[in-house]
Amino acid sequence: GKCADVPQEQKAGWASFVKSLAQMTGDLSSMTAPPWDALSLSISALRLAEAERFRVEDHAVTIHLVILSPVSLTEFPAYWCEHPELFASISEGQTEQERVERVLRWFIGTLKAQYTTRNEKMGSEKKPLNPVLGELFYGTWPDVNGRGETVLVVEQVSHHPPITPQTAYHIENKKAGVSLQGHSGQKTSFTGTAINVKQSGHAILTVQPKNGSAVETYLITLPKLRIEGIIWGSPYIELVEMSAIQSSTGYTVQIDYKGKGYFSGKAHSFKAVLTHNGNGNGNGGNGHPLQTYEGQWTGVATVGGPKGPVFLDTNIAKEEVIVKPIEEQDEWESRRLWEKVAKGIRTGDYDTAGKEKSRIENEQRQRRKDEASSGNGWAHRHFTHVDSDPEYQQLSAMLHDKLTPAHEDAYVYKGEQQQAQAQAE
Ligand code: CLR
Repeated sequence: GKCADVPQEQKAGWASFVKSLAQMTGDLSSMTAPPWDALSLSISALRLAEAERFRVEDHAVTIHLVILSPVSLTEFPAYWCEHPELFASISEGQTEQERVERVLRWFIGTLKAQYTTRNEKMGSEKKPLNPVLGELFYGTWPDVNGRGETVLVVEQVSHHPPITPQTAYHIENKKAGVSLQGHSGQKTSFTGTAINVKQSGHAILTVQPKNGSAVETYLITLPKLRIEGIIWGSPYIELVEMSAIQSSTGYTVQIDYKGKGYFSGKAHSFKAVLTHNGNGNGNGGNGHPLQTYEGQWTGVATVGGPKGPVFLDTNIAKEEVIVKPIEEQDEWESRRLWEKVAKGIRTGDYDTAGKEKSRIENEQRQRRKDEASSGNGWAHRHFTHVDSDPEYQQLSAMLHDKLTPAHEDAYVYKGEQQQAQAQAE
């Protein structure tokens, strides 16, 4: 396997890194610090433990090589739209059922990018850069074949414990009449061989159907993940348990995720069941299955059983988000903010990467201190925090899903108008 290509001294470093993860288990659950810090703690614990056997510098190199990614988590919401044509085409569905199916097709089509990109680009799953409060990421997908331009706005809206770090995002294709607003954070725990990740937050998709029907909203819940392959030194993600899509039109999709050895015997498998919770909808009413969709979220999915017609081939070409050159970016924009750290990681200059990272972190600490003493907290640029999201509340009540809390907070996109106003003031 992959392990064979790894030099001997790196393998030794990895083994003790895994051991240190396992040893952290007890402490982690009682810790209020974000998971990021827990992970860096394991690394420094390892550094101390290994200091006798390796020179500290050599050792640090080994660890960074294996797990650090030069990309910040604020870039991740772009994975929601690497198939902009699937996103735009949702509003073209002729019926409510056709539209919920298009939402499902787009959603399943996002999973491969969300959960396998780092393996494809960097060889294995990596630890992303931990965003700072106020960090921004902007991007676009061009208007091709009249589908309309898609615009992405991301902001890191919380960072410090006891609040879980949260990333808020808004993606909109005005011409198509489709927009997505959401936020996400993670809670991690180690099992000894795998890392369990529970995602917090949710997304709301808003669709203005092209046939003139009333605006529809869809609640999208986020799956749990397990990071496997850690003991082999090649971490990858497997999705576990379930997530759901709940439409304001009464349609529900429950998506169950399984890895190797379950219902399909294949890794990265899912099975989605479409139901309608109204009673005036033929045999699909009252929660009876209307349709099923199954397959691999990294491969091909079919409708109505494994031999049914193709629902989606996830291997269709993806379109990466377009971002302004760094020189033209605002100082809070992710790639500009992390430029030197990212360059250090990419070129193996971990010394510079580490120094730059500490500089950014110290600056952040100072900012928070200043805010505390002046009494003026950090203000979000693009989003307004609400304690209970009314759209979430309405849709989660329709979901009848005991796992979904009745209330969740949200970060509501301020929109361009309000932003222009704020700037003028
Ligand atoms: C963030 C939200 C995105 C989907 C997504 C994909 C990969 C996840 C990431 C989220 C959160 C952070 C994450 C990452 C994979 C690895 C990383 C869980 C959920 C952890 C913290 C780092 C583990 C380190 C090992 C790889 C050594 O929409």
